[in-house]
Amino acid sequence: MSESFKSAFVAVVGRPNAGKSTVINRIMGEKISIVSKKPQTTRGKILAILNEKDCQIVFVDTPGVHRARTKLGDYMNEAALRSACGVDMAVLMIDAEKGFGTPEERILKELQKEDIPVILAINKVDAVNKEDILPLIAELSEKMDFAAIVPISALHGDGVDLLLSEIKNLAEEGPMFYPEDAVTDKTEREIASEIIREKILRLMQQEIPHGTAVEVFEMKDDGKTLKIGANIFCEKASHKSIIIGKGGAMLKKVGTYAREDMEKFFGKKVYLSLWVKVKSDWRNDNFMLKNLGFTKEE
Ligand SMILES: Nc1nc2c(ncn2[C@@H]2O[C@H](COP(=O)(O)OP(=O)(O)OP(=O)(O)O)[C@@H](O)[C@H]2O)c(=O)[nH]1
Ligand SMILES: [Mg+2]
Repeated sequence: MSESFKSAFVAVVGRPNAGKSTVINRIMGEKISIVSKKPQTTRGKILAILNEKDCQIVFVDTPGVHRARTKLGDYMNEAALRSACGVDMAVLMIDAEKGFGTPEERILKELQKEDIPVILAINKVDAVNKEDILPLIAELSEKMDFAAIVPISALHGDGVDLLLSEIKNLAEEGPMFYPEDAVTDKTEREIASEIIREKILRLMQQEIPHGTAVEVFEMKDDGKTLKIGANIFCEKASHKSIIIGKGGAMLKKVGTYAREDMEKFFGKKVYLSLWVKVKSDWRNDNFMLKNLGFTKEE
């Protein structure tokens, strides 16, 4: 045991699509949190636990803060804004292409109530002109007294080591909160259902992915193989036929991609069966939301 073990809870907050889940996966070196091109990919907070010899950093991935139009949206915003309560520091992630706007104002107000150090990560610097980065840093540094400002590309990895070392610098001596082999607080069922939802987000367009929820109802492990059964809920019969696709082709694709990711994550062969069900307006249905695990914290 080293003499001074450090630990910290770190909330990663920002608008939808800023790259919060991407940077966490990159730091972890494995995929814990699903990522897609579409905003509102992450629906609830997810812990990613980085274990090193002399520290344990617990990242709290959060949903992007946005203008909510459904009860699910309200839940997501609340999960994001409340994630700053009780953490040791926050990483505010800005999308360099989008800059600082209403979502960031809202988040900053919440962070300032907490009196915790905030690291500003300016992401997607690969997607903007180099000359625009310095003025952006100057503009953003006026917003509050950030503990550090780090330009990064979560996608390509630039600056991510620096971000991690700033986090470690701010971490204080503390206990190991989770077993050293833990990588997330999510159950295997939750991970399996997130993987399926990611494929739907990636393969389907418009309102279909955002109106979809996945419930894993079966998970049986016989040691060698994992049998997983899941329901995909959607809002309309027309969506159901799109998700299933011609002759079942789309559902097959979702299943194949999901199974590949599951086999990687669980390290064994997976048999996956998927069913598609219509549940109109589940995003505003308290019973369904509760059933799917979207319950507000006390
Ligand atoms: N060009 C570029 N794209 C990036 C970078 N980081 C993330 N992205 C892309 O941005 C999109 C959103 O990434 P996510 O990690 O899902 O974003 P998020 O902030 O977790 O989004 P929500 O969960 O919806 O709040 C994906 O298509 C990523 O590949 C980056 O550094 N550069
Ligand atoms: Mg996310």
